[in-house]
Amino acid sequence: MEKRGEINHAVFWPSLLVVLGLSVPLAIWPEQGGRAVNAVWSFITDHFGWFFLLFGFFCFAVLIWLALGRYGNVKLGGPDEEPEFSTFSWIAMLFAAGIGGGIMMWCIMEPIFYLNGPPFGVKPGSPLAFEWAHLYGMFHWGFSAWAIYCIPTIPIAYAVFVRKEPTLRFSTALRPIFGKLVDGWVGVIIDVLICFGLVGAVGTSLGLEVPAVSAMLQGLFGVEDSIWLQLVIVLIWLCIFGTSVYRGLSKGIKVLSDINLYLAFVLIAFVLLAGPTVFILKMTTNSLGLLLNNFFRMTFWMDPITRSGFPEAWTVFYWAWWIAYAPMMGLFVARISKGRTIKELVIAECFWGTLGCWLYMAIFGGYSLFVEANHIAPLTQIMNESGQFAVIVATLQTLPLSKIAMFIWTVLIFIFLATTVDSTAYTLASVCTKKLRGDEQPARWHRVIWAIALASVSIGLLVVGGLQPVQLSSIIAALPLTPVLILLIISGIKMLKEDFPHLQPRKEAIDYRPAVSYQQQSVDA
Ligand code: NM2
Repeated sequence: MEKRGEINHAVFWPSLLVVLGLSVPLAIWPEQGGRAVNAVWSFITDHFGWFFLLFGFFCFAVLIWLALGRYGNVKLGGPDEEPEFSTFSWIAMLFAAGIGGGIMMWCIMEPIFYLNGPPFGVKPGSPLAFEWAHLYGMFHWGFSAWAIYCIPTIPIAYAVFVRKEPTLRFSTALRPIFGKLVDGWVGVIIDVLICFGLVGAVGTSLGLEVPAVSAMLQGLFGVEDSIWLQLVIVLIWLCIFGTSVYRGLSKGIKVLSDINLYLAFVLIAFVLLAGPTVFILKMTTNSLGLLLNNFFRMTFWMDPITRSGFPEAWTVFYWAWWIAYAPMMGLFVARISKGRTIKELVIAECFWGTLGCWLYMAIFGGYSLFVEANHIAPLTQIMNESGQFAVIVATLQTLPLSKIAMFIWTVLIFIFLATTVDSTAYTLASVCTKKLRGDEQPARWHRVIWAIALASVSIGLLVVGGLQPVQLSSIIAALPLTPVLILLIISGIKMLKEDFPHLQPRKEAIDYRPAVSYQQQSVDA
């Protein structure tokens, strides 16, 4: 009999070797690595960008259909099964797992990027560019993006809690399509792709967030921002998430994510109230209108004639980043969603998740645009001269009690990312373990190896430097994952169709005569 917790060599070694094989050369030959990265980045986004955009919309449409259609009230669990967690902590947990420190930095600097490189041929720095700059961040962290996160959860949770698959895996949720093959080579390929995706996703997160923290430490304490400081930050992060991964899904990380949510809320309320409240509210209202008017345009915009590069650099990249994290979210959220209905799940992710992100994008984004518009700090100039991370520092420095705000920001980005990387390393180790029931944990050393592998990828990306390598990390990972996600959606719908024949639309013609018959009344009566 197989020992429980035994490593699955067929998945573990190929995944680890591919990951190290790509990241170590980057760190050793950063120049050649940088050139190769640019070439691959352009090739993939140019040739497959449309595919990512279509996929994003596909997820959104399928979810609307699932939530509002006949399967909306289907329960992910037995008929009498009650949810395991309160609705509040359930939503808090899925939010903390899916949103890393990225939101802390993008909400401030993303609008400044768009302001200077606006979409749809708008003049940089113009009033219209300000409007788009405020909206686009909300779009990239909005319901279409959350739809990508939400979609894998449904088939996985359904397979485990309703069809009673013994293990919580991606591959077993594909059994309706591949049958027994999921226990063999098909399962192995899928699991390797998932590992690859997860590492790529975290590579983007660490590759972006480490230099942001390093710039902030320079702003706070005056320490010089260098690659060495960044390496020290990676090591500190590794210690934090390595320890929590080692100790398992303990209470510690739950307490941390609670503190995190409260702190995040305090900071954002502070910016709204201490900052230009009315301006932020006006910008947000305006963005809602702009979004309602242009949702489909933005969703499908490829800019094929002018070829400004905007869709590739932004929407394509963002969808890829969300896709790369989707397996982790699918597995993690499935695990905590027993007893919820499909509709509840879609509302939790696409509505509450979006709202959480929008608070940040709308309030902080509005604030940084206010700072730029009113010449409180020359953010565009700072971006051109000192890079995007300096924009974050400069924006926070304009707040009242700026040192405290900067300190809270740093603490938040640390915990936000730690909770995400922690669940990712955990998921990686689970995927690479042979037999694991939903309530069992993968081996400790195994979880720690993945934490170290994640850190090593980020070091490779940091040494090369720049935005493209970190974007590419997710883009490469997401490309092969997307067909797997499409299969997963098909498999989910197949399971629902098989198990709920009575919910299918009726074949026989509908009788449009009223069920009661009325007698003609005489007019004189
Ligand atoms: N997403 C939500 O580091 C992070 O913030 C992880 C990023 C995919 C854009 C999540």
